[in-house]
Parts: sequence; structure tokens; C-alpha cells
Amino acid sequence: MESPAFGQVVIGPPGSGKTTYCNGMSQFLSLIGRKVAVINLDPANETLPYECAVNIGDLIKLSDVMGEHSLGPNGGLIYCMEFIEKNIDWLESKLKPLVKDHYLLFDFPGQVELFFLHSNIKNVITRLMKKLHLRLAAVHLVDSHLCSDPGKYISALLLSLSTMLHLELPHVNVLSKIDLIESCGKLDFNLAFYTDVQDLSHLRYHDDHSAKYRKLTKELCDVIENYGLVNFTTLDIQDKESVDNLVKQIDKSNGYIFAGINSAVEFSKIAVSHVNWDYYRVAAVQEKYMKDDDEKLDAD
Ligand SMILES: Nc1nc2c(ncn2[C@@H]2O[C@H](COP(=O)(O)OP(=O)(O)O)[C@@H](O)[C@H]2O)c(=O)[nH]1
Ligand SMILES: [Mg+2]
Repeated sequence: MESPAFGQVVIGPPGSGKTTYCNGMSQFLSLIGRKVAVINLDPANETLPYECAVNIGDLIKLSDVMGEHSLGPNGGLIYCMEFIEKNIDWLESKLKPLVKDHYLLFDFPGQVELFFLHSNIKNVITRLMKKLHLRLAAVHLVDSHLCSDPGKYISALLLSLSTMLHLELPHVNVLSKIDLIESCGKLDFNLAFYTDVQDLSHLRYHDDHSAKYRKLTKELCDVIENYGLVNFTTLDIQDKESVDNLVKQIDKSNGYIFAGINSAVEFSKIAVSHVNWDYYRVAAVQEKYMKDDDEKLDAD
């Protein structure tokens, strides 16, 4: 049987940092010796910071679709995604020469309904994984400044959960731009409260909405907690250590770490080493980017 190729499906709301991530991640992976190909599937990405191996712009342009069919940007994008699904052979033939020896990064559009509601992208990913023996993990970026508003934080949790359930891929949720986490104000809780999603009941008491909305918020939080699937890792794309930690997590989720001799050796080192993952994921990040944590409320 053909050996599988590995990669990441990079998704998240507009502005969450997907294109910057694909650029930074491809540079980081190249530095550690992987041959990387970035595939731009966002027809709205006009100027790209990275060199892309495949560009949806060569198949269809959002501006053409909007003009020809009198569609707005969101409708136009759905048209483009349907068009990719219909022309999957085009994408498959472009990817075929790459999968032999490349690690793939897919840069997707930011319209989140494409990932928790519509089925075109899911169908495209499923087909590629099957036909080209790809092992892909979804890397879902959410801007970390959303943590400073309980309503926005809960909507980010719901979005993460529904995307996980819809795509059915190995999935890593990421609070991106962690260097800016307190740029919209100091957070009520320590970073671990937001990354681990362990007890949301504390959140609603900081929510100043009416009693009616408080009940709705409680019900939504219960749904998220009952599934128990959502947690976050953190990322500052400019910080090598932060990217390195995320790569290790993604390698475990898509199975890269179990493929090939080198990664098996790498994995055995990780397995026996006494690295305190949680410290590097949360406490060290908090010390670096969030000041005065003595004043934070205690969620326990
Ligand atoms: N401070 C900071 N800014 C970031 C980071 N990642 C992305 N950005 C900025 O966020 C903005 C949106 O990024 P972009 O990659 O275009 O988002 P996309 O719409 O999800 O593709 C850009 O101005 C980036 O420079 C990060 O880790 N830290
Ligand atoms: Mg982009």
C-alpha cells in the first residue's frame, strides 16, 4: 500500500490568522527538515505572503463569480466551494505530484458556516484523504482576544464544537495571537480557565445580560461541557517555542509521529522525557503574556 501523506487543514474565522499561520508554519517546518507545500483554497486571498504550490485562484476567482452571478462575497464564496467540489479532479491532479514527498498545509476561507454547516468542503477533504491517502488534522484558529468577552468566548466554544462534530477530523483548537490576549482588557480568570474549558458555570456570573439570556447562556454552556470535546492550545506565530509545541500536538493528532523511522525515534524521546506539557502550554504562556495574575478570580 502507498505510504500516506500528512498535513493540516487550517480553518477559523476571518482575521484569526490562517494565512499568517500557513506562512509561519511552512517556514518552521522547512527549518526542521520537512518539505512543505501550501495550498491556497481561499479565493478571497489575493496577495499571499507564502509561495503557494496550488492556488484556487487559477481555477476560479471570487471577483469573477460575484460579477457574473450578481452575488455578494458570502454567496460568491459558497459558489466557489461548490465549484471546487464539482471540479475535484482539477485539485486532485494538482496535488498528486506533491503528496509523494510533501507535507501539506491547506489555507481555507474564513466563512465559518462552510465548516460547521455546508458539506462541500467536508466532501472535498474526505475525497482527497481517500484518493490521495492523506492524513489531515484540522487546525482551528480562534483569535484569543475573544476570551475577554464571555459572550464572544462562548460563541467561540460553540463554533469550535460544531466544527469538530461536522468535519469529523483529528482536531486541534488554537487560541491564536496569544501575545495579544489582554489587548482588549484584562481577563477575569487565569489562562488555564479559558484553555481547559473545565467549568463554565463561573462565566455566566460575569455576564451582565438579562435573566433570560443568562438562562440561554447556561444551556449553551451545558451543551459544550456535556460533550467535553473542546479545549485549546495557544499560539504566538512569531515565537518558535510556541510553534514547536503546536507542531508536536498536531503530529500526534494526524499520526505523523507514528510514520517513518525518524519520527518514531522523535516520538520515543518525547515519550520518555519528563517534559511538563501543561506548564509550557499554559503557565509559561501566562507568565509571558498576562501580567498580575494574583488579581485574577479563582475558578476552583
Ligand atoms: N500579534 C499577532 N498578530 C498576528 C498573529 N497571527 C496573525 N496576526 C495578524 O492578524 C491579522 C490577520 O491575519 P491573517 O493571517 O490575514 O488572517 P486570516 O484572515 O485568518 O487569513 C494580520 O494582520 C496578521 O499580521 C500572531 O500570532 N500575533
Ligand atoms: Mg487568509
